[in-house]
Formats: sequence, C-alpha cells, structure tokens
Amino acid sequence: MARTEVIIDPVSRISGLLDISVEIENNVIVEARSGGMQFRGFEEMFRGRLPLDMPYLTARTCGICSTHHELASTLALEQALGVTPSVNGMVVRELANGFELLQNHIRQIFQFVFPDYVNIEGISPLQKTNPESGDYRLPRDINAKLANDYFASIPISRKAHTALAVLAGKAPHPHGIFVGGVTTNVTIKQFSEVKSILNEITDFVKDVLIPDVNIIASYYSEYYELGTSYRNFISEPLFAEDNFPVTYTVGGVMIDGQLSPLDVNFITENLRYSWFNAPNDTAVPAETPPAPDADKAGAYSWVTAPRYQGLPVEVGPLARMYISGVYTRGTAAMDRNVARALETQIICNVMQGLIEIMQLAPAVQRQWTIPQSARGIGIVAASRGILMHFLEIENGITKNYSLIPPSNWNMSPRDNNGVRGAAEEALVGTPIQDIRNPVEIGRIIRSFDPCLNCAAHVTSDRYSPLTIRII
Ligand code: NFE
Repeated sequence: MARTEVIIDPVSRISGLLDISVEIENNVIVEARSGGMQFRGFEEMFRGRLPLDMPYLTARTCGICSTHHELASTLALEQALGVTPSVNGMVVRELANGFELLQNHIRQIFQFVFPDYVNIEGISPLQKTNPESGDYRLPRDINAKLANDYFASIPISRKAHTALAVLAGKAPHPHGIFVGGVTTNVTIKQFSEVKSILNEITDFVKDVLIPDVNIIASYYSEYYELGTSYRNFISEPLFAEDNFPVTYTVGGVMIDGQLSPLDVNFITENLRYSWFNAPNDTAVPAETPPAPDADKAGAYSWVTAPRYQGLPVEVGPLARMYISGVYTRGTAAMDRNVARALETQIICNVMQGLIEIMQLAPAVQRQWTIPQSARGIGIVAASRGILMHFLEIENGITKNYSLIPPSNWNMSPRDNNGVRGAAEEALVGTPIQDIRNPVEIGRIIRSFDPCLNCAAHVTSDRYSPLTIRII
C-alpha cells in the first residue's frame, strides 16, 4: 500500500520552528517525526558567565515563558549558594509565576487552539480563518460567541502580564525574581492593582474560558479518543508550600499507572536522532553537555530526547492534573485542552488565597557570596510542564549550565532505542479524513502547547518558511 508523506514545516500558531512529518497509509498515520528546526545555543552562551547573572540570561531563552526560566535559575542558584528565600519573597514570586501561567494558558487556549475549532471571522486578514480549509462544526450563533471571546481574551491575557510586571518589574523577562526572594517592595498600590487584575481574570476564566472549552469539547468529542500518548507522566510541584492557604499539587512520576516521587538522577538526554553529540549519544545534565553537530547522520531535530528511567514521558497541565488526581477523564488531545482550562481555574483559586497572605513589605536583599565550586538544580512548574535548570559553578564562574524545558519531553525525537517522543506517539494511529487538509495533525500537536524556542535552546536556511507537501 502506497504511503503518503505529509510535512508541515513550520507548524503555525506555536512558538518556534517545529517540523511535523507523518506518513499516512489507508488514511491513518502510521509514522510521525517531530523536529525542532532551529539551533539557538543558549547553553554555549551561559558558560563562563557570572553565576548571579544567570537568572537574567536564562530568562532570555524564551519570550513566552521567561518568568519560569528566571525562577528556575534563581532556585538553582539558591541551592548552590545555600540560601533560603524569605517567606514573603516566595509568595510574591509564586504569584508572579502564577501570572505567567495564566497569561500562557489563556493565550494558548484562545489564540492558538480556538482557530482549530472556531471560525474566527475577525477584522484582520491575519485573524480570519478560512472556512473552506477547516472542519468547523459550531452552529452559527455559538461560533459567533466564541469568535467574540477570542478577541475578548486578548486584553485579559495582556493584563496577566501587566500584573506580572507590577510584581516583578517588567514582562516578558522580568528582573524582580532573584536569590533570596524578589527585589520588589510591595506597597498597597501594587497590591490593589494586582488584586483587581486577578479578580478580572478569575471571573473571565469562570464565565468565559471554562464554558467555551466545554462547548468545543462537546462538538469535537472524537478528540477525547484521538491523540493519546504513552500515559507516562512527570509533574513538578506547583503551589505546594505548607504555608499556602490553598495548594495544588506536590507532583511526582506516573509510569504504568504507578505513582512515585520524582528522582532527577533517572533523567538522561538521548541524542541519537538529535544534532548533538555526547559519549554513547547520552547527555547527563550538567555533567556531559551535548555538543552541537549540524551534520550528524540520521539526526532530524535540534531538540534532545529526555528520558526518565529510559522511558518517554509526557509533561504539562494534563500530567499535573492526572498526578494530582484532579483529572482522570482520559489522556487524549481534548483531555489536554480541557485539563489546561481546568488548571487555569485552579491557578486563579490558589492565587486568590496567596494574594491574601502577601505582605506589604520591602524586599529582603543582601550581598551574596559565590562559592568556588557548587552545584544547584532548579525545578519549576512552567506553563508547558516541568522545567529544569542544572547549574555547575567552578572557580566562582558558571562552568556548565543545562536546561531541560518541558517541550523537550513532549516534542522529543526518537531516543537511542528508536522509541518515539510523546507527541510523535500521539500522532500515530490517527485517522485523517482529508489527506489534503489534515486538520487532525494541528489539533493534536497544539494540544501539547509546544514551544520550540525553549526546546531547541542560528536558524538554518535549509528550510522554507512554510511547506505542506503531499507526495
Ligand atoms: Ni518557550 Fe517554556 C514553558 C519553558 S517550554 S515556553 O512553559 O520552560 O518548553
């Protein structure tokens, strides 16, 4: 039976350059590849830098989740320096991280996922979807409401970043999160501004976001079956501190339905299909950093393939919700979208509690001493899942710095055993109704909320800006 190869490069409405290639036989995807098409070399830039600069430098890894990187770097530094942050500093930075989560989730749901299901009849050609090329099923009046909500979400997601800037200096790339807590002196003015924005977002999530996502789920219910992956999950703690009035999840690992605590020693990065080298094609974070090799035979991605105990794993809101026991409905594409929506509401509720214990107080900062040699790991709940930073200091400077962002797990290429990454696996087995308009691929891929800027941490000129090739 002849196979048809479909290449979508880059996948639109995501951050970064993602090449999805699938092979289709009898209108079913039988093979899939996820490739990160840009090399950015951030880890190369980090070597030799002053450790206290790292929160600011690492935040530049990505423009849409910079707060997560700054917090992860701060945590890694605090561990290396033996610093315990102030209680109020932790509250303020958890709120800042919460606003980054809200901004990302709201934007992802409305601006990146909605156009897969809602015919956005907007005012700009850029915002107008083509009804001929889509599978749009919503009745006209319902479609009109959701299209209206698409536009209503834009100022709401922007306000989440306004609140982030109030708490942490600016957005993106805030500078207020730092060793010891934050650099922000919290006043009544800041409290009032942030509280009022949080109330507005909370109402929008309850009254608009949740009902809208439920509507989409009901009209496209087959996506509760399509796009399942391995059902192996990793979740990091999120809003888990004992002193928080409302908590969410302590995280963990779920393999074959069995829960266990996360052990970072079980994590390696496989490189057989990535344009990187390391001994045995295996990088150990902050020990044997991968060396770029753009001409490596057989490789197809600038994304490494992290594995936990050698296994591929999915991360993100669905993983957090599954491991915390809050969501058990399923693990398909629509489950990812619904879990992200429900998590947005949980985040609002936790932040409403947190803001009440935020003290109107000056920042606690002092001069920090950098040890001659030390190591630190920072783990953060990022919008797309677990984010890890690995820092090694030698002679008072940064010797090695490794990142494993969430999209490395989800969008990983095959590992050294040829086993597919999470999104690749989710595509295989998917029926494609119209091979010349394979909307199913975008819907499944966007349910992961990929960010290839994070994952591929010099853009190649070997790839044309947009190719959908049917062979
Ligand atoms: Ni560039 Fe990021 C998030 C991080 S993703 S968006 O969330 O860390 O891999």
